[in-house]
Amino acid sequence: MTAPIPFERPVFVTRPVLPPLGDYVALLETVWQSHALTNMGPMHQMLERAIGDRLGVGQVALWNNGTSALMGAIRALDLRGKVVVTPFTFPATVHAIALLGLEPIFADIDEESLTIDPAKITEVLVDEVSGIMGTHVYGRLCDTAGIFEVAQASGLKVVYDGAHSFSRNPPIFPDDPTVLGDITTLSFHATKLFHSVEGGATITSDPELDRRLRLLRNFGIASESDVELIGMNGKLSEVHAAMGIAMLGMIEGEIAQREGVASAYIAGLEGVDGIRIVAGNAQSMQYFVVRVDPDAFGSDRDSLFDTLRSMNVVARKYFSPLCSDMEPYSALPSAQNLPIARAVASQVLALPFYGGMSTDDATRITDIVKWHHDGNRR
Ligand code: T4K
Repeated sequence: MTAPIPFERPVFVTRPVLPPLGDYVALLETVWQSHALTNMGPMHQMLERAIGDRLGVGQVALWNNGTSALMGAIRALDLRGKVVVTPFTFPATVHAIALLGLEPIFADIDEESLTIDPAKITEVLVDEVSGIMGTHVYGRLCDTAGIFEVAQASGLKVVYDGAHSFSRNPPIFPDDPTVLGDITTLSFHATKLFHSVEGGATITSDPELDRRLRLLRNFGIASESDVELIGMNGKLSEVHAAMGIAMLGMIEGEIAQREGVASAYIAGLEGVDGIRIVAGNAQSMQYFVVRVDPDAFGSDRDSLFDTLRSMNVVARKYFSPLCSDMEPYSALPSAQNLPIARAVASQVLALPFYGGMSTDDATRITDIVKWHHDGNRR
């Protein structure tokens, strides 16, 4: 195989989708006329309703990012002591627990789903545990039925970090606590298929929890004369909500484009020993992730990563290092024995994946993977 030509400019793991500027400016004109800039104004209300309609659930509350939504969820449920969490996630999931003064306890993940394993949760349970937090990694759903069973048996609350999950088509969240947990959170960060530049949401099927979440995102203020609980500023501004509204019309087109890019990747990677596609081919169009089996592939993920970088392909190791190996958590007893998560984190690689990429770009990237596989190292 002849040596591939490096890309002229870096191809990043993602590139934010943008609506036509005119559409956004038209929405901003309404904001300028009303002088309503934040505090759950008309844009915020419109976006909240639209997202609820798309998800088919009634109780969606918008937040200013996915991390504050996670913290709001933990406070709304009044979690205390310790929370069992996956180590294979973005740091925000675990930081949300620790920032609120609770202790994370890591439980290993399932080899196939790459999400927290209900059987492993049971193994690490101690008296002080009040909740479970799983992440729908890359949009792949946790074993929600298994986790529901563990939670019911032990009287625990469940929060799902669904930061990657809004990009599913069709969306997956019925008004059902066995699927939603007590609360599911979403992120609408710029790097997500659907975004509001920064933004997030909570979803719950429990009206009282929804009420508490709304109080928590606005300083606990129930009325001018009544602050009901200790809350924070988790509000999404009108300027951000307007971006979300403009972006709503972009979702289907972006998904269709990504499906084309995914097909080119799948075709190009077919038959390459040791490469398994773990995201981008089914449950979510958020990331396209491969798993590199070093024995079958002939080299490890890091070596492939370096070759891709040398060709200007900026793939990312989502999620490596494991949260349990990060400085604030690495000394915890539960951080020591997570063999499946450790193996998975050393093998996953998120390839560039966004609608603005051409299918030719995807094919060129698979050619680099094959060239590397054939013994050509950086
Ligand atoms: N839970 C999970 C499971 C999450 O994945 C996340 C966030 C959260 C919770 C927290 O939600 P938020 O509080 O963020 O709403 C990015 C995102 O910043 C982060 O939101 C996301 N997950 C994570 C998976 O990815 P980085 O550090 O990898 O981002 P960065 O700046 O390296 O961006 C990646 C690439 O995207 C860049 O190489 C270029 C491109 N890019 C990025 C931005 C921000 C652009 O082209 N334009 C841009 O504006 O974390």
